[in-house]
Amino acid sequence: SKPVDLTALENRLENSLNSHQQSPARVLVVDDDEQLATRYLTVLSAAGMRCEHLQDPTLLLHTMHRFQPDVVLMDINMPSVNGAELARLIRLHDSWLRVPVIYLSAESDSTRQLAALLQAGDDFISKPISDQRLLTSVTARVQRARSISQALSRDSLTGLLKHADIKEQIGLECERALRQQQPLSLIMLDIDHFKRVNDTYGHAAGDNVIRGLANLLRQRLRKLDRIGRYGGEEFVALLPNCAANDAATVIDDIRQSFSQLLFSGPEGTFQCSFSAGIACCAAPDWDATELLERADQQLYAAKHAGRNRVIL
Ligand code: GH3
Ligand code: MG
Ligand code: MG
Ligand code: MG
Repeated sequence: SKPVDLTALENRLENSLNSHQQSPARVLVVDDDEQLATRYLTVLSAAGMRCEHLQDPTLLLHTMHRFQPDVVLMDINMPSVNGAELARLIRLHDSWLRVPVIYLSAESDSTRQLAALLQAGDDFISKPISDQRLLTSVTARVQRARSISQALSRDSLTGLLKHADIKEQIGLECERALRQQQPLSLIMLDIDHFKRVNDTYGHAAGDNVIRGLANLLRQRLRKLDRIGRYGGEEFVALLPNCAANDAATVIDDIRQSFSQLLFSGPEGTFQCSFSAGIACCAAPDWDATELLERADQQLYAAKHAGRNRVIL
């Protein structure tokens, strides 16, 4: 029989991963050499990456903020500025700590190479650099950075997104919803009388309830929905391209299922419920803060109206 073509298999796997789960890698190229930058952009774009060439180094932070690169390719010797200094600037920002910086430089003095690495930056590749080396380095760095980001942004009890990361997602999805003129629903939910659960059945049983609700949300919501543990027993679900009414139907079904789950503690079995508030990013000028505030108000109303209900 024919030997298995592992490379083809791997390529297919990679293609399917790229097309279904991962958005294209975003690469920011900082280099004063126009011709060289164009070459990098051509090679990386051909591999499906999204690239931008920074012409004016004074716009670095602005561009980082707007473009949100997964990786920065940084020249060192540029007429107006030193690339290592720029890399250090990037590192000063918490939100870019995880963004790898790869120096691509003709700098041959190894002392200066090491100094640049010490200052900031994760790798040093000497020019001239082959297309294959460029592509491989960028791909590997982006994948590693994304895996690390994913692992770090997960809450350890539930595996859901942590507070800061779901908040970031809300901001990004809000912008996208407005850009694409599509609805975006945000659900905020909070377990009812949870203090009582802890007091009666113990903290471990309480943890089980939190995990149970997280699993139910994961099972029932769509793959593109984002779910975060917003606080102790408070969750946020973000439903892109979903109108408020549909979000209400979905979460009310989940509410009914949850209220029927039986949990067990040392004192015996017990049931729980949650309350939820929904807001929808429909008006053209809504932002993440307003969406959160509105959902929180509706959640408060649901609590006030007697709990175990969804208010739109
Ligand atoms: P309400 O219906 O008004 O929400 O009442 P509540 O008792 O749920 O009130 P509140 O939301 O203020 O209480 C949250 C409680 O959740 C307080 C805290 O002890 C508990 N909690 C927060 N995080 C955790 C956790 O990770 N595990 C457990 N077991 N309990 C937690
Ligand atoms: Mg240069
Ligand atoms: Mg509560
Ligand atoms: Mg609470």
